[in-house]
Amino acid sequence: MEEESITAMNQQQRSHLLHASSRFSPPLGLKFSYGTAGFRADASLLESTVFRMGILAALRSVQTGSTIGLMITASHNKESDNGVKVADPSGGMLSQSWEPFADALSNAPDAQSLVQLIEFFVRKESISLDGVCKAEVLLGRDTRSSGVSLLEAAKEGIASIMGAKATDMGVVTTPQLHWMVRAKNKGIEASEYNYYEQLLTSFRCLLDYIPEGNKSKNAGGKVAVDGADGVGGQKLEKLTSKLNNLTINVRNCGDGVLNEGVGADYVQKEKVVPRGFGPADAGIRCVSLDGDADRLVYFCVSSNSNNIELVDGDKILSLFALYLKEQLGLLVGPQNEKSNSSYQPHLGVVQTAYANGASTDYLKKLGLEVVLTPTGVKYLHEKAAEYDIGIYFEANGHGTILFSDSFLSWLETRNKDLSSTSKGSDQHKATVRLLATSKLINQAVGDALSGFLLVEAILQHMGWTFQKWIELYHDLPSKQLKVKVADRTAISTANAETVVVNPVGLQEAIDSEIAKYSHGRCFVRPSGTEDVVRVYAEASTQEAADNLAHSVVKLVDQYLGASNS
Ligand code: 16G
Ligand code: MG
Repeated sequence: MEEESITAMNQQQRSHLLHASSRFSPPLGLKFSYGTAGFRADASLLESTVFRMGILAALRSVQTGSTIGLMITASHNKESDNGVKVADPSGGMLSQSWEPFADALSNAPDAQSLVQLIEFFVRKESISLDGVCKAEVLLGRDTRSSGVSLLEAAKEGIASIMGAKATDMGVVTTPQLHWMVRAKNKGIEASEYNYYEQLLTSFRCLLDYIPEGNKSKNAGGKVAVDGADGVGGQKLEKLTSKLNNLTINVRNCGDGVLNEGVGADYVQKEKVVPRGFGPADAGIRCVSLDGDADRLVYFCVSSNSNNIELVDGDKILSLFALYLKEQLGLLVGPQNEKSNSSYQPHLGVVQTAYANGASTDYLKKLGLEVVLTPTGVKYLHEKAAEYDIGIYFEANGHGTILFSDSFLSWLETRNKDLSSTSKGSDQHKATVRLLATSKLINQAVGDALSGFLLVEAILQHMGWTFQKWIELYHDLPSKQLKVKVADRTAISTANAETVVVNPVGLQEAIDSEIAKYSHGRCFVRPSGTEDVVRVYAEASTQEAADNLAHSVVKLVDQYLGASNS
């Protein structure tokens, strides 16, 4: 039997891999799972997982013939945690079809079984490892101190695939790394400098194209930004002096403990001011980024307490949707109405069941197509990519706007035509604004820095005060609770997590609770990141939302045999 002829890995590669892998053993008795956004755990447990993700990233690069990204971050988790995720050639999340391989790799008990697993996989995927493969992985990490040694483990994982090259991009935000991977694969220089240049140029372009009547209204002004004591604040500081009419005061840039009483996750969940903010900030726009700067929320501080008015991902999405609908209206006539243009770009909005019901109503009243997907960026992103312009946001502040390639090339042509036939017309201005928006907003993944600049540009474009944006619609009171259960996989859902399928009978029981409340809405789902079941409830008063959530927690207890709540 000529084994060598049917294997996709040569002998030299096999022994190299075996040798490298023997230095990285996984901790005993733990099961790792790639989850909704990569692996996350206490940093001390992650060395072998990160090493193995280095291998996976290199293999993905060989298979796709493109550059791949590997980011070391645990986002909004505590400083002592860390994590790792992989970016695909488009800059988006790793293909879901590779996730089972990621799980299997991280859990292989020893070097021998790891190499066997890889051999089996490369053969199945027809990946040829002949010792001269071409692969490149861009590496990034957030500000966590554990990232330094984990990055070395990733480099060793990449080097264990012969011919694979690791390029260290240093301390970057997660969206910067995704942006760089996308740029690199499009033949654009993938440097941090280029990222800032693209953001600044497109931001300035949007300001240049503000309608005359709105130019002096509420232009720019003061913004205070909470950097979560992570990487985002540090990166934003590099831009502040270049943003003409905005006075940006960045706080929590890394002197305090990462994500402790700060950051978008804290502000959105606790609905109180982050550290370093207080009544003196009343009236100004306040923004909070998360630990790796792929999420942002705005908030308005109360003048006499630590309470805030939250402007979450839903409201950011609504602002973007309104603006894009207006631009498309200028370009091709109102959406959903007969127009004289032969081409009607398809604008779609993607949310999850966590979107406040008031936002969904608002968007539908605007005449927009709104669809729900399960929680997790990869699901929203995939759906949004089906539109010419797909806007997606989770209430927690992660989201972006995707422009299809075909729409962008149509827009480029239209822009060229209009600039020679009717430069300065409303139509022409709309093409310029849409093209600039597509460059400002990160096409790979949600990005707090680019999202922030787009919000600021749109507020100036509209001539709106912060208050006017806040009052776009009023959120319905809501409550989120979590239930610790013996086995969260015992619960399964359908219809974008809005309906419980198993255990049988639970959905009917929830429905009869909901029926007791005006504007009642409630759903339960197993968390993708923690061993809990989450309960979300909404109703016309806070008390009613709280009561609905608590009674559904009891139902989950009853049906799932919870350990406590
Ligand atoms: C992850 C997801 C986020 C989601 C959250 C839900 C990414 C990059 N992040 O942080 O989108 O909202 O998980 O957590 O996909 P949960 O399943 O524990 O509720
Ligand atoms: Mg994050």
